[in-house]
Amino acid sequence: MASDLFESPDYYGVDDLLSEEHKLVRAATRDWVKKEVSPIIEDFAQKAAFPTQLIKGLAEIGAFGPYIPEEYGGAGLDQISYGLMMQEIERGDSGVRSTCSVQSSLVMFPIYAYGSEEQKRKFLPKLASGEFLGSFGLTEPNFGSNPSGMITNFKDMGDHYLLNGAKMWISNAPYADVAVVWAKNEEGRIHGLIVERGMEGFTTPETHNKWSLRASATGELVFDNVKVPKKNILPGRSGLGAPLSCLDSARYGIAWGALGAAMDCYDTALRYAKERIQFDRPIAGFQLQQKKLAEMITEITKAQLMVWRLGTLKNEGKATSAQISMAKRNSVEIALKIAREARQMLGGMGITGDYSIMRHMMNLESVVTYEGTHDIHLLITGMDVTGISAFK
Ligand code: TGC
Ligand code: FAD
Repeated sequence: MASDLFESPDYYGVDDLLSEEHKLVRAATRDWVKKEVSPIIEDFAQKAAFPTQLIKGLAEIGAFGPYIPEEYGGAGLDQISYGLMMQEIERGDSGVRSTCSVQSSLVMFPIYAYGSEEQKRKFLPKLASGEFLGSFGLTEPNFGSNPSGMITNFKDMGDHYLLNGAKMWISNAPYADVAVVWAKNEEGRIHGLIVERGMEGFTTPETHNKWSLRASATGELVFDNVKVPKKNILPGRSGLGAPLSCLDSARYGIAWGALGAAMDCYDTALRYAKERIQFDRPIAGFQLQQKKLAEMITEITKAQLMVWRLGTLKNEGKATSAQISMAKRNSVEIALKIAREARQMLGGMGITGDYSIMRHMMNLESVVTYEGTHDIHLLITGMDVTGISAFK
């Protein structure tokens, strides 16, 4: 891939809304991404390989549990810093951001929010340092958008729980040391269990042949009479609201992250259009190309303001799930559109790995599907404004 010349767009001076700490966090993450991710990521994506060497560095920059308190190994930052980190990391690659989202919001968050003190002390510092990699098992082969129907279940055997079932499409699964798994008890109530690598009957086969998120490892979590110690159940919350609250945190990070991918596509297309000469002039001088660029920067600017406002609401504990859904859906939608337009602006070069655009475009096809599909988020907004659920 060509060297990483990324400069972030800021058409409305959104930087003025950020604190010095926010800017420092963003600069440090951006520098790290330019040094560690950009030079290798295309190769790993082409090979469909998981860049395990990034895990230590991600931990060092605080990308595992940015908002988890320092006493548990987290970085103790606010929600805008968390968002900016996800923006910068996804600017590099959605798959790398995926690893961070899962580790931070889908594994560390439920242990922090719903775990016992013993669970927090045992798992959080190791997850924050990257010694442990985690995964989150909600989706099943027959229950994706509708996780309440899950059939993975556990029985109380007196001194332990017996877990059976299978989860599908699980990020980090093949490399995971621990998995936060959502399963039903004998009464049909959903609980979170911490399943550890090495427990008998627990396997994590890898999912191959993906054209998207190729630098992220995806797999299954299979439970065949797995004996889970009773101390591994999350005691603080049960019911579908427990995993969905974790999704709120991850979806919030994705709202910022997808914007990072959009910025990278825009920045690449703008630079290319100014340099590429056709008909004796830079293609940036043609009205049709200017229309594309003008629409891209307009959408990026709107989304920047939206995620910043969402971050301030989240810092105040006021962001609603429906507000988060709207931002996740919007950022991914604009990022996908921008990636597709930007790819066209690069002509033939746009389909090569010399530029990041096609990789972003393919990655975003997963991002638009996971953590709630584009249409599911639309229906969440519809439910919020009408008070009527389209799901039931
Ligand atoms: P519904 O009856 O609406 O709700 C059940 C209970 O949950 C509560 N609730 C929430 N709580 C917290 N946060 C949210 N976002 C919540 N949404 C709902 C709700 O109040 C209720 O509580 P209670 O106390 O009354 O029981 O549930 P439903 O079955 O009708 O489903 C609603 C629906 C469709 C919106 C929900 O199921 C949904 O969001 N589906 C999408 C599934 C999804 O997003 N899966 C993601 C899997 S993980 C993943 O993709 C990781 S990719 C990570 C990466 O690599 O980056
Ligand atoms: P389905 O639910 O079968 O949906 C198929 C289509 O039907 C979609 O377009 C959907 O919008 C539409 N649809 C469904 N219901 C309705 C409705 N009521 N009204 C209108 N349209 C509807 N899951 C995890 O638990 N952990 C992970 O770490 C994880 N990582 C993932 C990584 C990748 C790369 C991918 C692709 C997925 C991952 N997922 C993970 C799963 C992801 O969350 C699901 O794919 C997603 O929730 C959609 O479920 P599904 O694929 O079963 O699609």
